[in-house]
Formats: sequence, C-alpha cells, structure tokens
Amino acid sequence: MRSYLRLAASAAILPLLFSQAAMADGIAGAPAPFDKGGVKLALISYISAGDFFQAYQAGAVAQAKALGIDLRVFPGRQDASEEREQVLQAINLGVSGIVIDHGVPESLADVAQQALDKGIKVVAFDVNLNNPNIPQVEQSDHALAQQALAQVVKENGKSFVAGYVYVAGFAPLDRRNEVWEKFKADNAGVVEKAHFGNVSDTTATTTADQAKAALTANPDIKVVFAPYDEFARGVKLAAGDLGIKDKIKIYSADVSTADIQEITEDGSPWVATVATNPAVVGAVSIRAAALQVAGQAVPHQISVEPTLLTQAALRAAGVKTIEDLADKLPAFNTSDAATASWIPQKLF
Ligand code: SR1
Repeated sequence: MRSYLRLAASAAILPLLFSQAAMADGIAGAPAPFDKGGVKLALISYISAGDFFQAYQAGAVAQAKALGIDLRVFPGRQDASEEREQVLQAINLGVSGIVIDHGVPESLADVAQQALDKGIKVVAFDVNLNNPNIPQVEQSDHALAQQALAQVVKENGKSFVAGYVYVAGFAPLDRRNEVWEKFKADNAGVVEKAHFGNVSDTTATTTADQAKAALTANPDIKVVFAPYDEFARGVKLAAGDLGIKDKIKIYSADVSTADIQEITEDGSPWVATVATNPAVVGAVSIRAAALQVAGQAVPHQISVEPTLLTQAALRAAGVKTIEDLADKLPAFNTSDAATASWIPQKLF
C-alpha cells in the first residue's frame, strides 16, 4: 500500500516535473515559440577570423543561450560560394531564422529570398541584401567615420598628407568610404597620396607590407585613415618596421583587448578608434531574428551606435581591456536596439 501511494504520488508529480523541465527550456512570459524553447537559428558568417568577428560571434552565442536558442554557427572562410551553400544548408536544417553576417550580396540575395519564401526569418549584418523583408544591422558607419575624421581634424587641422586603407565591396567599408570621399571634397588641404588595403585571412600582415611600400614612397604622409582594426594593426606594424612611429598618426574603427594594448602602448602611432562592442552587435543581430520569429516587428534599419576612444582617454582612464572599457563606460556593454521585455539582456 505504501509503495502504491508512493507510486501514485510520483505519478501525480511527474507531469509537473516534466512541465517544469519544459519551462526551464523556455522563457516564462515570452511569446511563442520562446515560451517552450528549442528554437533553432543559424549564424552564417563570411569572415570568422580576427578580433571583431570572434567577439561578434561570442555575443551572438551568449544572446542565443540566454534565449534558449539552439544556434548553429557556420564559420566564414571568405568564400562567397561556401556562404551561399551554408544558407541552403540552414534552410534544410529547418531553422526558424538566419543571421547573415557580411558577404557578397550577389551570391546571397536569391538564397535569402528562398529562406523567406519558406517562412524563415532573415537578418543581415553588414551585407546589403536590398530586401524590404530583411532587417539590416549596422554600426552607424557614417557616424563612425565622421567621429573618426572629426578627431583627425582636431589633432591635425584640415591640411595634411594622408594615406587611406580601403577595400571596396564590404558594406561597412563602403559606407565609411562615402564619408572619407566627402571629407576630402570638403577639405582641399587634405591630400590622399596613397590608397591600399586587402581583406584576406592575413589582412593585418598583408596590409603591413602594402603600408611599408606606401609610406616609404610617400614620406610626407602624416595621417593614415584605416577604418578597420586589422588595417590599423597592419599600418602600425609597418610604421614600427620603418622606424617612423613618431611621424604618423593612425585613426581606425573597431576595438578589442588586443587593440587597446596596441593603442595605449608607449610611442604607439594608433591614436584613436571609433567603435561599438562587437559582442553587443552580435547580440543585437540574434535579438532581431528572435523578435521576428516571435512575430514581433523590428525596424528595417537597426543601428548600434559607436563611441570615440582616443589613446589619451584610454590611457588616462587606465583602460587595458574590453572589460575595463565596459566598466568605465557602461553604455558600451548594452544597446537598446531590438529589445523586448521578455528578452534577457545582461549577457557579459
Ligand atoms: C571587412 S569589413 C570589416 C568591418 O566589418 C565590421 O563592420 C567591423 O567594424 C569591421 O571594421
């Protein structure tokens, strides 16, 4: 009798236990399907190497975990046809949403549309898929370049010989380039004497080789606008090898712990960067996909605002890591883009 009662009691409790387990996978108070959990999303990247892209992915993974999402991460090897194939694989996996991070629009637009046609939500970060049903995440690249160039003017005036690092075809670099072109048009005293750059799996070292040639041929270059941290790292490497670290100033985009160390070290020519926290951008991208999967509206343009970080300010504040930066500048660790009350946000 006793064991019967124990059995009956357990039988009564079992469904409760199961339902609690199921609730543990979902989020209490969240809209379907996040109330139950088990939502599958894919993150498909064009580039995975480098500090920016690793931090972006880490932020996406953290936000997905907090939402109980099963996130399939497809690594990027700067191969447009492989990225296209990965979108098709994600569709076949039956994911509810896909985040496409950088890439070549021509090889992605039709497969992204195929995903939409199957009811899969798509979000694009820094790749212009030119589709009204695909929200675009970016780091306010025009504002980013404007802030960097305002700092250039503050420190160098409006007449100087410049080097410029740029590769066409990447949406964020193209947007930053629009600002650079306007800046030159508005400031006749700014003379661009060298333009170089590459995006590859060895961006920094290849840029360093190019920068060495450009800086040797143009010893009057005083300012280098290098709006991607891998570019700035390459130019700094070249300046060190040529022994001209005290002759040029480098202005960039992006930040990481390694960048902060390079910017703040004694005698560094890398004097300012304008950056978001890439982990926050990764989290925002996942939130935008999750909101759509939950049937909630997101704006077509989603922007994460960047901050100017000067060498002087980083040194004065004793900032040595990204974590220090977030401690001193709490806004750096959050964004109010693509949020909802049911989405956990304290991730890092
Ligand atoms: C090759 S594109 C590199 C840029 O993508 C992201 O927007 C980062 O800010 C980086 O500068």
